[in-house]
Amino acid sequence: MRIASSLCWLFILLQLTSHIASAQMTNQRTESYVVPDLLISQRNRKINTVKKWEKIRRPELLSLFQNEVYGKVPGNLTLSDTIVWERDDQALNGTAIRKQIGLFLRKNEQEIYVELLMFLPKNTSNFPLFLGYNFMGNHTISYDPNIRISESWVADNPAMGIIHNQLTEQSRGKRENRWPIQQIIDAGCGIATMYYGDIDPDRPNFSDGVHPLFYKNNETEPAHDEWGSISAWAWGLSKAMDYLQSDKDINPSKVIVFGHSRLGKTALWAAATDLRFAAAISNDSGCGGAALSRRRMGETVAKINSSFPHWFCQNFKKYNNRENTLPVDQHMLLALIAPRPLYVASATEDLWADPEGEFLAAALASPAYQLYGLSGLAAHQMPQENTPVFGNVSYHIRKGKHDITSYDWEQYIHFAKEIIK
Ligand code: GTR
Repeated sequence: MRIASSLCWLFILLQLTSHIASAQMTNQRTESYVVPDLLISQRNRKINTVKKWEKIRRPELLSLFQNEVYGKVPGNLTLSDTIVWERDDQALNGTAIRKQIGLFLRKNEQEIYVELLMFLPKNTSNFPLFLGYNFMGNHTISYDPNIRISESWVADNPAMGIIHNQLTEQSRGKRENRWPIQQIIDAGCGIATMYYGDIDPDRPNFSDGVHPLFYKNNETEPAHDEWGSISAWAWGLSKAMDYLQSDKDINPSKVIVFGHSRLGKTALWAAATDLRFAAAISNDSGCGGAALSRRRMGETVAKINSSFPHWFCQNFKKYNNRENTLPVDQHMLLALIAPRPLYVASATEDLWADPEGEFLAAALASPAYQLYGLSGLAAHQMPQENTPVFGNVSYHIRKGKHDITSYDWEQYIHFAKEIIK
């Protein structure tokens, strides 16, 4: 095993140092893989200019991910209404502005309702704003008693104060450890979040959330190339962006979309599909996020599609145990974010998310950045733990488990302030 692993790593180094865009190696299961070449089009054209990337390759890759992986959004829907429920200039002991905004989406005589919570720094206007979903309701990110409680469906979790699929007062602040709001505000950044279940409850059922708003005739689920939940959540981030463009308290050209785990996959797809996001951060996003699918390390396509049959489009199931037949791999998803800054982060004990696969995808996305005269990821080998590599493509591997911690946030704040102009 050890020898196989070192051989594999040697191979990776050779690949990266010689700037070969495809990787071929033997992994621990002694299977080999070749990732599709980022810069060769489906008609075999060499993509060596920004113009060819933007006219040919980028649209081609985007539509492959839409049709085969995440699923396309089956129509248009602009925000039907927004209500600013409150604005408090004395939040967090007078250090921040808190805003809570209701976003209404109506179509097909149906409505969904999403609540956006923001904490913004005071006396400054041109600050970076992190936008990302939370897993269990806005009021779980802080003990602030003024944060409204979502009424959307949520998976039961008695330890978190969630019973009968309803959020309660007992869950307030329960995820504060993942949301160092004061640290973010003190650094002069803002944060905006929504509960992902407001857009689409995370269960294998397409009769709730946003999907039914788009059904035609007697449809009860999306077509095989139409959106699963990740695509719906990503679309929800774009709807939040629609609102943010009208909010005078923020600069919409400095919105960084971020997310942890399944919500990291979501953030990457949101940034790929919506060029208004200035940058993207993927924290431990793993399979279907930043990790290369063809490595089949940790969570595989078959495993994710069986545990979470609603996350991707139905077409993605064709690739269960057949990753080599995928027309894309996840380095191409990352490349769709170029030339905007991208941060990929892993954790040493998070083997399910395949840290090496996340690192390699970031490295293999770099040729798209290089077309724009940017360096991409400035590391040819996996850095040591807790040793971030900053640049237009940034990367770190934190010591520890699958989580988002204040260590991760320190790096994201640095990225927001130093890399995003
Ligand atoms: C896991 C799943 C991962 C990751 C994670 C999370 O169960 O296998 O793909 O998304 O959940 O979102 O916490």
